Amino acid sequence: MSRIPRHEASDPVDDMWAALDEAGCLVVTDVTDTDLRDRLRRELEPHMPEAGGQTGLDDPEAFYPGHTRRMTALIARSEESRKLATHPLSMDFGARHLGPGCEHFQLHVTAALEVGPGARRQVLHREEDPFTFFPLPRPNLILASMWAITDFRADNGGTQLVPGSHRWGVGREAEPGEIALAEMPAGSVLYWLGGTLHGAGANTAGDWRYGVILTYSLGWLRQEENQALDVPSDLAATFSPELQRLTSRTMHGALGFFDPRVGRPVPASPGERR
Ligand SMILES: O=C(O)CCC(=O)C(=O)O
Repeated sequence: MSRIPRHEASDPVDDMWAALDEAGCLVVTDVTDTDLRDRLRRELEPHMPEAGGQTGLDDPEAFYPGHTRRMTALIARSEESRKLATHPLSMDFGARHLGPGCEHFQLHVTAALEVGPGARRQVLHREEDPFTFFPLPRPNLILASMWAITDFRADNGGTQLVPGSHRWGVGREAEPGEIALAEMPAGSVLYWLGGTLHGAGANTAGDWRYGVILTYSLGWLRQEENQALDVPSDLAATFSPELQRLTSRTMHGALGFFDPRVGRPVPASPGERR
């Protein structure tokens, strides 16, 4: 079975980047502490019951297997997810992988992903697959991160990855021996490149696997998750310039102009209820 490179958070970033660039995936351990993960779960818990996903019977054709839950719009819902979204390691890898292709990169998808007992493995795919217009191997379009809120194990849905597949051309399929499972303790983060084949693993255990996926794309691409609609304007106005850029509140060159007099929230006049 092929191997996912591993580093500790204290290792030199150049070494981590070299491993990620080479294998197309990387586990970094000891990145978040228990307090952050507990706060994040508390912030997201009230929204989980309305989460999308396939909690019931499995449709074998569905992209999301049964017994999984998926909740998006994390930036609006959780302050701790905003810290993860701007984590220095992600900003560094984003600058290296996406920086040469754009003025600034942006958030592409934010979601809490739970894989429950009985979930089958998800079909292998690439984050870049919606951009079918580019032939494989595609230019650098996307960087993905998966934050382990609980342990990720081979038996509870740890992410499957195919190291090296970010360099593959059309028609090459992964052999079973080329698939590796991301086993990592809670507090780790898994990175992979937009061209790397991956998918959630099967859960044959009794516990739910809980991860937060945050992906980034070139600042001029259409995002998979529409941040301008998923982050209310009055909340975005409180963000740092970095997070405003990531959530598409700023222009990319000549792209994305808007008239702030139209989208700006109107202050309520005294005595008026809105
Ligand atoms: O949950 C995982 O480990 C991977 C999820 C994924 O690839 C997806 O939802 O597209």
